[in-house]
Amino acid sequence: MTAPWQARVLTLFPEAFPGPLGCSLAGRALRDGKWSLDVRDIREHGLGAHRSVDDTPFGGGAGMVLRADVLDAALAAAGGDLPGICLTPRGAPLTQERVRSLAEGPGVVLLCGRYEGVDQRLIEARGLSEISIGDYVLAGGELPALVLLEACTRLLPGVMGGAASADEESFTEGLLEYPHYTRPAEWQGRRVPEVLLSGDHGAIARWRRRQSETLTRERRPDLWAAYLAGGMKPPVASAPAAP
Ligand code: 9D3
Repeated sequence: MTAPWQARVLTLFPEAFPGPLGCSLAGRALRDGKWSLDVRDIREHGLGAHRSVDDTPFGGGAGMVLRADVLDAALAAAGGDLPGICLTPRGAPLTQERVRSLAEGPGVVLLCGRYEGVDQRLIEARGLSEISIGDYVLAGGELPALVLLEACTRLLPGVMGGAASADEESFTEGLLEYPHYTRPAEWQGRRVPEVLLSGDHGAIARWRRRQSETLTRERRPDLWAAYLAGGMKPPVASAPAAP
């Protein structure tokens, strides 16, 4: 087997890992050796009797900042052979494109921020890239690290069979997914759309694409604009305007 994809995580809360990644597909793949997870406690590199990892911000302001010297020692111990990423609310938004590119590489070293943030000199000196998972406030980088790892590991060869790549292609096509239905054909007076019971595969494909387009236009004008601009497959018919 080729060298498994490696994740190294630096955190003040090592007990947060593997967390939900121990379940289901990612967990099985981890046990099968398709990827590895090496979690290190930043506090092992803390200073003094209290193993201090943070200090007050120069210039004043609320909260504490993780020290560059402590984090540098933690990163040195983790090895410099993998791309280093700091999870921080001011990072570039995580996208499927970024996930794909990370999954294609040898692995990642993830630094989970806590408190107000990380001394900027450490990020520059170590050439870390900064990634956020979205515009909402969390308590630290641990859940974002788990999100990034789940997104990457499901793309590794043999983790999901063909499903991940097929799924990725459709996401990459830039539209939201059409709605899904299964038995019973009528439930609480609600019938499944008749076209799905018709056996007419052409009509079903057109209906699904039209649903995807309408949903994308209504819910995600950003994706819709990119879709229209991007020379994607032409719409089957123009999706109706939002009411
Ligand atoms: C007052 C400014 N806040 C930034 C929006 C301070 C702040 C809030 C939360 C600093 C750190 C945090 C902890 N969050 C993360 O470390 C984090 C995060 C997030 O909060 N949202 C989305 N993605 C991420 S990645 C890391």
